Amino acid sequence: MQRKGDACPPGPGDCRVERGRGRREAQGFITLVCRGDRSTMSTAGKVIKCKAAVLWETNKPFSIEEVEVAPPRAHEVRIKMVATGICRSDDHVVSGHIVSPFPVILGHEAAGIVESIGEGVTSVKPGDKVIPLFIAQCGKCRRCKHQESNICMKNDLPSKYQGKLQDGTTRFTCRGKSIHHFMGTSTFSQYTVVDEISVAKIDAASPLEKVCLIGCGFSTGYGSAVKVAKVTQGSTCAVFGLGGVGLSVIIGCKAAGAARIIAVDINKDKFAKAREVGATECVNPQDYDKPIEEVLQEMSNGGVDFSFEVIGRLDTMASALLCCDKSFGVSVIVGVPPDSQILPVDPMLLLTGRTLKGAIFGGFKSKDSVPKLVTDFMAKKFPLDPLITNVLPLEKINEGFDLLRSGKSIRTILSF
Ligand code: COD
Ligand code: ZN
Ligand code: ZN
Repeated sequence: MQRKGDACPPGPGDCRVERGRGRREAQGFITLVCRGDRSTMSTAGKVIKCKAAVLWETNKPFSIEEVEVAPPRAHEVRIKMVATGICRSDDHVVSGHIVSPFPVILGHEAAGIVESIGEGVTSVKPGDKVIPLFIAQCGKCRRCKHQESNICMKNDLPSKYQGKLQDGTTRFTCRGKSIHHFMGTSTFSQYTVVDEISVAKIDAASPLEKVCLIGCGFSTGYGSAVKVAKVTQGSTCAVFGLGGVGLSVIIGCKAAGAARIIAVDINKDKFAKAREVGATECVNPQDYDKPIEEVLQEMSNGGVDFSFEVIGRLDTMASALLCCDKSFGVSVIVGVPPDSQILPVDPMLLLTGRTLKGAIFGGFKSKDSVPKLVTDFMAKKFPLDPLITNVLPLEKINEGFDLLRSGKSIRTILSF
């Protein structure tokens, strides 16, 4: 039941609360009017028909379809999407490098507003601004309880994507067929349903078309520097790969006080942006006739303190490991190579003291950290604008993926 002052939960017609001006209102009653769809005040408990980008099979374009989104069940939340980024991992599903059941609604880097909640939901309410979490945090399992881990045991992880919510079913239907979820988020849809453990409430004043990046790319890179590597003041860092995630690693190294940040990429067009966000030097391995790890060792008087592989290739993972100091260097794997390739490692490289580590989502416990990261963004502790190169409507999703594949975009935001 809505009361005076309550926000109208967002509906398909972009409902807004308006004051009526009749006799009842003069007596102090409040009339709630929907500007968009005047007939429906609340969509709670009802199936919502809306637009979504459905991927029916691998290596095909997305198809904009009308889908039915069922109401949230117990411990679930239905979200009206406002903005979603296009991430490389979504494209890995299109190409078949990440195996996920079809048909599917992809998308996992987004921000929106809660439309309705299922029974038992306590951490969010209709009208709250939220970010869906592709890494869930139940807060109860042994990994959630471990201080360092962020891989909740309830995650729908790449090794076993089921494309279902926690209760083993889906909330999407299209042309009479059940459509799979993706990493518990499925944000390429005007409405989605997620488990309560897969959504975080964020600052009501935050710009959703920017903070959506905190849902994946930004946090993955930034956390790899500040949380996983724990970059130290005055240190020297090397970052391999200057896509949106690599640039976010640089932003993290700078925030942690690194004195030198060496950006490495074979595409020199990426260097200007890398410098803009904090790189102090940029190197192109193709400009040298010796291995890039030797170049970096020479540049850093024997080896960098911290190195990051943010490409997803085995050869650059080896170079990143070799370029860090053999005794105290820390090398972080951020990229994932396709086709389950194996990285052979000479144990001697580690016996001398090097550390090789990796993390998903920057090692952040999602439900705890995402609201704090949004607060930090609002306090101007880091920028997001340099990562956003294109904004398109959902209908132009295929254009957004073409921009990603051609290397012309850093992040494309789809707006709803
Ligand atoms: N040497 C140097 N640079 C190279 C090389 C090379 N041999 N090959 C390519 N590059 C450069 C490219 O020119 C490009 O600038 C950059 O590497 C890669 O950038 P993008 O835009 O392709 O990638 P990002 O930044 O959007 O994402 C990179 C990841 C490695 C993080 C991503 O692809 C990935 O592997 N994600 C899975 C890991 C993960 O955490 N997944 C969870 C949900 S996403
Ligand atoms: Zn992602
Ligand atoms: Zn858990």
